[in-house]
Amino acid sequence: MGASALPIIIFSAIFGVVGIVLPIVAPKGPNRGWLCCYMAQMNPLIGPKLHQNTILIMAPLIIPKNATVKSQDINSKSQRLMLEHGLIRQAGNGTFYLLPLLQRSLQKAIDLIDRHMEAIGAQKMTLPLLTSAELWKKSGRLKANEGGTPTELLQTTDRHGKVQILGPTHEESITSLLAAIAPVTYRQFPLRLYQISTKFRDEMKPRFGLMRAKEFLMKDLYTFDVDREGCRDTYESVNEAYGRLFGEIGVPFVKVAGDCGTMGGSLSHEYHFPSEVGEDQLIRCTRCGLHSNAELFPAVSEQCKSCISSETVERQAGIEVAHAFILEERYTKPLGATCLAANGKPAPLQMGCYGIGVTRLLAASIEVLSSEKEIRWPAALAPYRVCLITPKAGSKEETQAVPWIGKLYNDLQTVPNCTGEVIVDDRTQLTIGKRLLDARKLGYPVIVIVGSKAISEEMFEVHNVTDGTEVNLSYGDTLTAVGEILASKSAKHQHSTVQNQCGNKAAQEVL
Ligand SMILES: *[C@@H]1O[C@H](CO)[C@@H](O)[C@H](O)[C@H]1NC(C)=O
Ligand SMILES: *[C@@H]1O[C@H](CO)[C@@H](O)[C@H](O)[C@H]1NC(C)=O
Ligand SMILES: *[C@@H]1O[C@H](CO)[C@@H](O)[C@H](O)[C@H]1NC(C)=O
Ligand SMILES: *[C@@H]1O[C@H](CO)[C@@H](O)[C@H](O)[C@H]1NC(C)=O
Ligand SMILES: CC(=O)N[C@H]1CO[C@H](CO)[C@@H](O)[C@@H]1O
Ligand SMILES: [Zn+2]
Repeated sequence: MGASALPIIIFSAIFGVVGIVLPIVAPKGPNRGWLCCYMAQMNPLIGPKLHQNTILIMAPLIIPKNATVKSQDINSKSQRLMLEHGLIRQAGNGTFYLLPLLQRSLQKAIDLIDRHMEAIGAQKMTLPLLTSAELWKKSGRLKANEGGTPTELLQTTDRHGKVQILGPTHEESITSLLAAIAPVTYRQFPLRLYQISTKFRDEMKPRFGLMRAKEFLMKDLYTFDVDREGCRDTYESVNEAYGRLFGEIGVPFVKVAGDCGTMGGSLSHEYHFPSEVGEDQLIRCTRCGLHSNAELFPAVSEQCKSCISSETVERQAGIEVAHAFILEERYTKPLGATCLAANGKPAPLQMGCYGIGVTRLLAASIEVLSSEKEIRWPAALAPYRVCLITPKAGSKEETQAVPWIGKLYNDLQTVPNCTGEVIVDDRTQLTIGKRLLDARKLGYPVIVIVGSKAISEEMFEVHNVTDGTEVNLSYGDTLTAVGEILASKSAKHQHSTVQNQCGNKAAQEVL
């Protein structure tokens, strides 16, 4: 036996054991199926295999077996679909396991955000998850005389009795870093620093799955400028980057004037995916274009603030996926983050902060695009963009199809938007029809079936999952069609610059 076989044997030994033990220890219930299925797929010796040389062909990772989830705690479509289709699993009240398929989508969201942040000169870093409560007292967000616990702030006390905050946001921490190196010469600014990390909120009532969880992934960007004008320029440039980012994702979104609330700044905008389950009420005046969060309106007012018309006000619910704030000196002054101005004197830095709820973005995309039964992804965030389905085991086309699968898989890697995006569903014990149903439920944007027609006529069945159409195409046309489907926008967004400008104006008037 060659030495090269050794790692495989060791790997198989470990996962073989887990594969036997898991079915025994896995919790009983509707989701039990996928756990065992997953482990079987991981084992190179016992997992189903296409043929001997298919190292490039990935097995589907997690397909739950009719995992119908019944629970009173499920109150949104996206939460139910994500549980039923093996994207997440609930761990506790407001906490979730993000399973491998969703992890791929999450990584895509992270890559997309990184790219758009880099484009505006933002640098990525990591702030500690634990922030000293002392810093929050200094900024005034944690009032010592209130005996500690403001709502929703998760706190922990270490063995030395020091109170630490597991924060939903990190203004104090980043500002304290800037203060520690102050004063820095004005020439070093603007400075744009961001992180993508786990944030915490001690929710009274976690709900809607990843949309309002106790623990969530968030991108938080903090910007520092030497004066208010620079701070405004930064605000514009980050908002433009957000517009490009959400435009690329392609889920319909609106930008509205927002409330500065607990952040204590002077200007704010929010980005929402309109949806019935959204917890924010948005108000739009069809006459002047003012678009804002209803929080900015007096409770009973049905009149537009800007043009004082009452017949033209529309209400709509939205899921907030991103937020932008100008904070000015709100944190830099109390925490002593200064720069050395051109006149040689220290001056407080002008700050802005800009969040994107990364895990919420995934759930909100599914919420908005999916049907009750089937997940739909924006192509930019789908875990895989193309699913290839192979003939059933024992069918007469089975062996003849194998070379076609390998060729198609490899050639698709060179199609734009396809590299690394193809998954082969080689669970050949299942019929093509059953696997097609699963692939549609999981919402891969393109499905290609290599069936009997591939052998007899060299024709392949290409499904555009977004519009539910299918065509039988020759090999060359199949490659072209896949590229075309992926290049087409799955949804037009409703965003317009007119609304933007009015939103800006409205915010300035209101605040
Ligand atoms: C899954 O479906 C099969 C056949 O439709 C059925 O026999 C089985 O009881 C179902 N399992 C669960 C956990 O619902
Ligand atoms: C989560 O906590 C809330 C509030 O205490 C409670 O109403 C709900 O039943 C809990 N859900 C679970 C799954 O434990
Ligand atoms: C494509 O071919 C398959 C297999 O013969 C057939 O079932 C299907 O109806 C065809 N689809 C179209 C759109 O012609
Ligand atoms: C696929 O469906 C989407 C949604 O209807 C559509 O916009 C797009 O043009 C289709 N792509 C192709 C290549 O037919
Ligand atoms: C959905 C997606 O990522 N589409 C991209 C496909 O490739 C073209 C050209 O590289 C891009 O412009 C699209 O954004
Ligand atoms: Zn108006």
